[in-house]
Amino acid sequence: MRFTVLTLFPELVETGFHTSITGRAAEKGLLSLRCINFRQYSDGGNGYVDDYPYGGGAGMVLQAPPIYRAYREAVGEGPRPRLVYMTPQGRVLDQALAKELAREEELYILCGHYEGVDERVLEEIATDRVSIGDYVLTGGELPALVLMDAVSRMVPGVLSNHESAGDESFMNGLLEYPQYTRPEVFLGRPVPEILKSGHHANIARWRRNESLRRTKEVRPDLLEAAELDRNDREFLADLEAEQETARK
Ligand code: 6GU
Repeated sequence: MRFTVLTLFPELVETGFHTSITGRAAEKGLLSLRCINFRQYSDGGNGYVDDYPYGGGAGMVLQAPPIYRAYREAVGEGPRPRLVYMTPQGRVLDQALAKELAREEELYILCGHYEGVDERVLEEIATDRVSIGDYVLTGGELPALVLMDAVSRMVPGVLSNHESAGDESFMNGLLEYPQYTRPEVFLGRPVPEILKSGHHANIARWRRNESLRRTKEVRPDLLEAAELDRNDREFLADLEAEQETARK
């Protein structure tokens, strides 16, 4: 996967990307990152890339021409790439979208700032608009890093078998079960006995139940879409009954 990021803060994006797993995957040649600072494409080369909004109001708007020039030079004679504009006005990122974007060979990302970007350049170059959740950040760089991280780990070879993309939160539509490692007792809290039993079927059932318990507790909305079998439904019904008794 080749990422091209149009940003006013390339150092932030480079540093984040070249840290940890995505950085290692870049060294292996599985991922690459090219950051382009569109400040270098300002009108008349004065370094200003924003201006007052037509119609008035607070804040500044990033101008269309610098972004468009940066984009055109980056694309060159190549085909029109998929370009994601990071914005709280976009579709909220989820695992399905990360998976879909991971199938692209090349992905462009535009990071905005201030009050936004002139709509006309977005109409011209953006194929997607993506938000990372219902809160407001000061710019698109952290969201771009979030998107690249979520997409990168779905690219074949980026995760080792060890880190496998299989059994984690959301891959099965449920939150992940709790994990434990040594020491056996921490601040008086022992590791759940069943995890030391070596009984794989019982361990799998216990983990599944803990996933269901957590999901019901903090993300009951996810249970609607999750694939649940009879055991799952029975466990959830028992939980519900327990909670009902506790309330009385
Ligand atoms: Cl993509 N950008 C900004 N500025 N804020 C956000 C966001 C994006 N997603 C959630 N909040």
